[in-house]
Amino acid sequence: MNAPFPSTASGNDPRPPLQLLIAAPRGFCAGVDRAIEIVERALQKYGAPVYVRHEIVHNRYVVDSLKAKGAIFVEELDEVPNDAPVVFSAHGVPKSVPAEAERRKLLYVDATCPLVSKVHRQAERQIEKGQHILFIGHEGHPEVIGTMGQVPDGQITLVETVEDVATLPFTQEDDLSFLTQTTLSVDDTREIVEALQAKYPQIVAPKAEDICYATSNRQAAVKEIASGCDLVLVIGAPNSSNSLRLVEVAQRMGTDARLIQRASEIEPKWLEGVGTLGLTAGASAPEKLVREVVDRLSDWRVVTEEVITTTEEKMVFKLPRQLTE
Ligand code: 0CH
Ligand code: SF4
Repeated sequence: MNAPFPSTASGNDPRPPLQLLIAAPRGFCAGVDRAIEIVERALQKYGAPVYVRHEIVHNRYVVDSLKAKGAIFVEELDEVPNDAPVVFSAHGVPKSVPAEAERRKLLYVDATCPLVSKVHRQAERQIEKGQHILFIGHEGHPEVIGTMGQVPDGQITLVETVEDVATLPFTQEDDLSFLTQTTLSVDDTREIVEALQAKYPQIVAPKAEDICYATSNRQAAVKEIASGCDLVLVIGAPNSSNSLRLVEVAQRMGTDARLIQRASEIEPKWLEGVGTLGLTAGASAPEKLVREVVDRLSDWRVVTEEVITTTEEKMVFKLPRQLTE
């Protein structure tokens, strides 16, 4: 419940001041915008229910909003009836998933981010060239399952850490290349790539960085504000890789940082001794949740907001033709 105080500082206002540094860019990226629009357009075009395989993006608010419009979220295709349309999430799927959808003659729309699809195509090309792929990513993440599932078993090996590099069984005579998940820590990945290149000088790098523009821009933005803050709050889900990386980036700057899904999770005691608070949001977190946090903070403090912009983003991805025709 909102405290009965005016929203601006006044002589009688008992709330202490809080300087709020809001990182930009933050929140939705072009791939998330596109994925959510795909579900909304599929609902308009085909009517409810539209099935979605896996959370379209890793955010409960987004998922619940789409559920309210008639989307049904499932983890596997065998939960989708034969006569219903199904959307694949932004994180991408192994080749076996569209293959199964085609076998069952399901109507499917692929909301895989084009930047994830680009990594999928690179994986195919590297295999065609006879290279074994070392894939840098986090085990069990849907994007990792999707990308590793682009190539035959045994031709791609997951590398999670610098320590993993030491245990790889390959030699300097092997044809090797590497690729990465799109939402990794820029700094950690650099260290892993350096370890790979030191052990395997012949290893072929991807043509362009696989970590996407949105991931690196959000990390650079939180880095810019973190050192000047007493606490950083990152809005995102615990299963959101890119959001978790933002917390780590802030912590590595020596600043206390916490992941929150909603404003209601903020405990007043977190703000004790905090004069400057940093705020950002993962690529799957709506701006509405940022405003909700600002409102919540204003219950306890007289908040002065400052947006710190490190770069402007203009990326927009086209929708699949089946939804625009
Ligand atoms: O960061 P991850 O990949 O866990 O996913 P998200 O939180 O749903 O953000 C959108 C990225 C989707 C694919 O790159
Ligand atoms: Fe695409 Fe990057 Fe957004 Fe993932 S985080 S959906 S790869 S733009």
